[in-house]
Amino acid sequence: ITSSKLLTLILVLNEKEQKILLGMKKRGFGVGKINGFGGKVEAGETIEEGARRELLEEAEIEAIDMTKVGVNMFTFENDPVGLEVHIYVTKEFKGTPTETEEMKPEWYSYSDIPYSQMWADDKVWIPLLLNNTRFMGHYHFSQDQATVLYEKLNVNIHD
Ligand code: 6U4
Ligand code: NA
Ligand code: NA
Repeated sequence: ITSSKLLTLILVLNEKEQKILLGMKKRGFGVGKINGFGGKVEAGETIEEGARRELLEEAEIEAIDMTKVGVNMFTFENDPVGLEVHIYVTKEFKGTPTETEEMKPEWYSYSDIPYSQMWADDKVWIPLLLNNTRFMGHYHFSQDQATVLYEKLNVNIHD
């Protein structure tokens, strides 16, 4: 690995109803997968500002709270560029989740998360996130992005 791109991923939770907001990605990287909202951090913005912007762009909601809960590094077979993904949880927001050009948002019960339609790493760390456990992970994917060839996970990391 020689460098990494900086990205965000935001999971919106309704704790009272035990539901998580996910979106079907309609274009670009990870198209067809169900995932949290997020994308590349742009020049001149902080990571958290990037997370807020992506949530607004992709689901049309404005985060009231935004808490960093983990960082995942994703690398790929035969690719020197990794993805450093900073993961945030939002529990309160303004607006109504709305379908956009990039994502189709939908609420899922904590007990019915569609892991088979998500990135293979999600089943590892989403349960930690729902349990308020902070984490840092590295997942190395096969070239076709379907299989995790190697993973390393640290939990209870510090702020
Ligand atoms: P464009 O299309 O240029 O506007 P942008 O929205 O900036 O792109 P995008 O959508 O390519 O970025 O970002 C990829 C998103 O996918 C980020 O939120 C991070 C997320 N992601 C990448 N690999 C992932 C993985 N293995 N597991 C996961 N999310 C992943 O849960
Ligand atoms: Na995105
Ligand atoms: Na985006």
